[in-house]
Amino acid sequence: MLDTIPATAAEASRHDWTREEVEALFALPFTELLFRAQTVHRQHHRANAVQASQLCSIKTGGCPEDCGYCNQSAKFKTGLTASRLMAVEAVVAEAEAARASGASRFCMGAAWREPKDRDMDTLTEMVCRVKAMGLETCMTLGMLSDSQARALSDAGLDYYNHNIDTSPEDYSRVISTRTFEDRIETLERVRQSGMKVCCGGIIGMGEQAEDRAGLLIALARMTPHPESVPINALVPVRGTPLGDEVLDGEKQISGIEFARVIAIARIMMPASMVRLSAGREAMSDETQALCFAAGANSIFVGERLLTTDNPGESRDEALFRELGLELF
Ligand code: SAM
Ligand code: DTB
Ligand code: SF4
Repeated sequence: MLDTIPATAAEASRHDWTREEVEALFALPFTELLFRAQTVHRQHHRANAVQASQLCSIKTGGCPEDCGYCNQSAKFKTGLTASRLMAVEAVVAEAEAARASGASRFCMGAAWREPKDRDMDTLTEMVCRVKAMGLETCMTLGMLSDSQARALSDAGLDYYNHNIDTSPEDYSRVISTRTFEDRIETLERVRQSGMKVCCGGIIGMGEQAEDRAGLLIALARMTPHPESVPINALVPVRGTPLGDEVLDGEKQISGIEFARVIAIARIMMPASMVRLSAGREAMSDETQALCFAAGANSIFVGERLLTTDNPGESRDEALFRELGLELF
């Protein structure tokens, strides 16, 4: 069976991964899997360089969607205070601070099902101003219409983040207010508009092992692969249905299982940037090191993600110095 598993980067543009192949990757001995992922990684990327993105929550909370992991949904009582869309100047000030602390990309996130057309001028101005500072730009605003995707692309937005979160089969367990197909439609609009796609998922929210395989297969089926693939570890927040399940039960997954997902994402999408995204705050340095060895080559920097804590500059500086990794 092992002979059928591709071991090299000759597979860079494959979109036809079968479930059997992916399950065979999940069944590999951990060190064998890590070796394969690291081999692929070095054929496509600088071995010891990790890209740094900084998040900014430009509109927090009060979201009408019911994503079971998210403390920004208006449907769950999590104690989060909702706020209105930030002013352009305030966003620019945050971007300046992010650039000063070494981020190369600024990712603006809004707790919306979709943007309102009346907000588009403000959003495109944010893109122009942040881009003019020499930062790469990314936004995540929910579903987009064709004209909204075109407007953001015309303003110079480099990346649009829109996660599929889990496998198609598991989607309705996690979210009931939209479908997996809604997600794919927006991703197609983003691709059509010429922006780069940032799309990934969340691990550790009570999904089955086959859903982790299904998530990666769905991502790798996208043609071309998403340029950026965020793999989030669930940040369990009290009051969210999936956060409560994890906090009350034994659904937490091990760092080794998480690194396995990173390694398989790296093998299946060799040229993509694979981001070790949410969840680093609760991870040991050793688990993070395993994820970098497995081929993760991007992180979120700064003290906060959107609403929850992130390691911050001093812990990251110490970790990167210890590992001999360069942030760019
Ligand atoms: N509302 C927009 C949307 O859903 O596309 C953009 C913001 S939403 C917070 C962006 C992504 O953050 C989600 O798709 C999900 O993958 C991730 N996310 C949200 N809450 C999380 C949590 N508690 N732990 C890990 N990832 C989370
Ligand atoms: C992504 O995949 N993860 C980021 C970003 N894209 C928008 C968001 C993580 C959010 C974690 C929970 C919070 O801080 O609110
Ligand atoms: Fe709203 Fe996005 Fe949170 Fe879902 S993930 S509740 S769409 S902010």
